[in-house]
Amino acid sequence: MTPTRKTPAVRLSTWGGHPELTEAEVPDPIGDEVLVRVEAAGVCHSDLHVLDARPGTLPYRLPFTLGHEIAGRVAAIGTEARGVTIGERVVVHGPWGCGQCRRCVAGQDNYCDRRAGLEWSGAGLGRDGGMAGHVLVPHARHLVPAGELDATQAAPLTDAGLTPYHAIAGLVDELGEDSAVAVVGVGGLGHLAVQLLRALTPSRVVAVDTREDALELAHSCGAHLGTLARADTADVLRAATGGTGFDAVLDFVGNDATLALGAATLRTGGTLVALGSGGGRLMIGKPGPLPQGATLSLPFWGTGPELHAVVALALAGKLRVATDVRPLTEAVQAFDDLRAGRVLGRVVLVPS
Ligand code: FEH
Ligand code: ZN
Ligand code: ZN
Repeated sequence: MTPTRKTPAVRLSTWGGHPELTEAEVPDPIGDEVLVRVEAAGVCHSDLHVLDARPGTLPYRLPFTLGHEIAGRVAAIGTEARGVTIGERVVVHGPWGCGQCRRCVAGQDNYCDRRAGLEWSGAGLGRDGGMAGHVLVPHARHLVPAGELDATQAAPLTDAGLTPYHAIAGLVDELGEDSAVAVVGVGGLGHLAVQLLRALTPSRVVAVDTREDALELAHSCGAHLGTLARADTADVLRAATGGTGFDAVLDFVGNDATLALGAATLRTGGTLVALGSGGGRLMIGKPGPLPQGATLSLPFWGTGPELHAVVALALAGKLRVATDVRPLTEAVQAFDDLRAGRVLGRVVLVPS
């Protein structure tokens, strides 16, 4: 009987409770499974939504280990697993679907057709995730080679990079030489959105945030203009587009004010992309706050093939994550800092 190996883990055991730094067993992979030794795990606002969820609002079974933004090395391989080698640097495509539907087979687990019947959304989201020393991945198809990327740079690509990439990929055909895009909220996802827009489109990029340091980060990421969110922001933004409005507004906050700002500054025929889960509401109607011809998009995370593209951009030096690297043992403080707005860029936790 092999002794049970333990790994440090940040786990949620009661709804509305605090995450606990505890230990979990290190499982042995069977069949298609792959065990990854975690080297870095990003901290996301969605983790806060999970921590704050009231009982019955998420289909997840407790307890589970948090962390859906993961990089590490392959540590062990199930007998049926193919395409990975021990010691290989990898990142984890975090949305895990049913694995059988047409979407999952195409690597689009973020849009699994059977999502409603699953008791999880992915790693750290109802299944044990990467805020731990090891994470068990159901299938090698969820692993993307990370090349020589440092794990603290690679982990945030799997969500903070992949989510804006997925949103922008759907817009590139609309964004020509004279286009302008607003990035509202320059946090973990927003600062990478600025870099992705500059790398993938000719657009003029305008950043909006409530913090001066976030606007400085946006500028360092290539934003052409940054403006503080104030009462006159809509006028400032429309003026920044010469009066026509933005071809796209990427709202990484998603509260009432930012959704209204996006609608008010959108060009006719423009796209409002609601990425932030700030609980905001926007009335849709004719007439209504959105301009004629507007498209409203509610993208969720991204696909496996897109994660390959994001890693390739990072390896090509087109993406640089502003990281705040901390030991895994400081996870609870990291959640508190994120909630209090004391984080710039992305907190990345590193197991000892
Ligand atoms: C994960 C789980 C649920 C909602 C949103 C998210 C995002 O962080 C993924 O990009
Ligand atoms: Zn996330
Ligand atoms: Zn599926």
